[in-house]
Amino acid sequence: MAKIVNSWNDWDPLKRVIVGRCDNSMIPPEEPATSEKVPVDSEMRGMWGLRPLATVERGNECLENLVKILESRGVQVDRPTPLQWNQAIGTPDFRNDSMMTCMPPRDILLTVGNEIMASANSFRCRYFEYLAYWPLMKQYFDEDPEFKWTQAPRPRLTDASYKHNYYDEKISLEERLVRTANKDFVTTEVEPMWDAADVMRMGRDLFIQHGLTTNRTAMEWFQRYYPELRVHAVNFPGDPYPIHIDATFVPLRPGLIINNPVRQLPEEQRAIFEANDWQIVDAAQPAHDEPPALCYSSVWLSMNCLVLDPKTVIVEASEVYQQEQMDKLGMNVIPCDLRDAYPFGGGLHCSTADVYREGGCEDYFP
Ligand code: ABU
Repeated sequence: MAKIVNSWNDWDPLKRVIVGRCDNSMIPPEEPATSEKVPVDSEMRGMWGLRPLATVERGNECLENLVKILESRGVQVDRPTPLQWNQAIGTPDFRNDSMMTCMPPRDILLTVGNEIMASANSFRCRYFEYLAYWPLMKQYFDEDPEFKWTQAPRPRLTDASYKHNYYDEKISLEERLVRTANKDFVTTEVEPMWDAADVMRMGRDLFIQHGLTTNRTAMEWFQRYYPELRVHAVNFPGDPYPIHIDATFVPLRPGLIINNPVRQLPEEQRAIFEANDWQIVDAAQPAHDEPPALCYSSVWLSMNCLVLDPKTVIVEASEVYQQEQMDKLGMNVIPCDLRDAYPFGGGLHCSTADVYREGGCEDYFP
């Protein structure tokens, strides 16, 4: 039997990966966690329902394009099994009028060594999204005797999980930034809640963003679950909507990280990188002033790249400044047309989840 699952970071040579699918995607109804994520002036505010079929088809075309690039580079690609995401869901603790999508996988699946763990998302609409990946998990389980198939503790997501009235139509951008600086987010601390895309894996160290989708209790849970790893909480005060670390702080290879220039890592949190001779470089400006229509994410998906190995990176095709910068940083750049998949949850890193990268658990911060 083969070893199928292994990945300790985002840069070792990639051999097998999951790429999401846009089928049946919904704009979910607002709920305590998501209303905070949809900006007040967004065209998505107050909307919900199935996403238009033409956009779903175009999003899938972009993802197929990514699959072709990966396969041409010798990377094996697995795909999830979408559900009918428009179904209403319920648990003993809450009801929601629909689910969302199986994009992007990076929010749901966290690979640490030979383990893939389904996350504990704070969005009620994402509560059952893991089911789209269960057929793959079963396959890995059958084929790899060392694979650890794990589900993090399921949050209850009762009303006690959220700060009510946290969302306020009148709140200005400046006030949002004050909240970020004060680490005042929509979730409470009654249980661990986290999106896998808030976790940056670097061998023995996990750097986890505390923000709208991941709370402090999750970090405490991670440290107890992985006593052999070191868990670091990180914050990016320049981000008015802090969700997911992968359009903010993105490692390219050992010793080199690009940092979103408007979401700088605070001085005290940079110390561990600087003490270990890591270079933190400001990422290039995005090529676009606005995200595409009906997109939750920011223009900084420009830096949401997929590293294939320490010398090769896939960057979105229209992000010419980011490509130029990667080139100057010594990376071979592969452009990939993916912008029309952004509305389904993110860029190249978001749209994927690691299954197998070569390499082991190194200590980059001894
Ligand atoms: N899923 C990554 C989104 C981050 C951002 O909007 O900047």
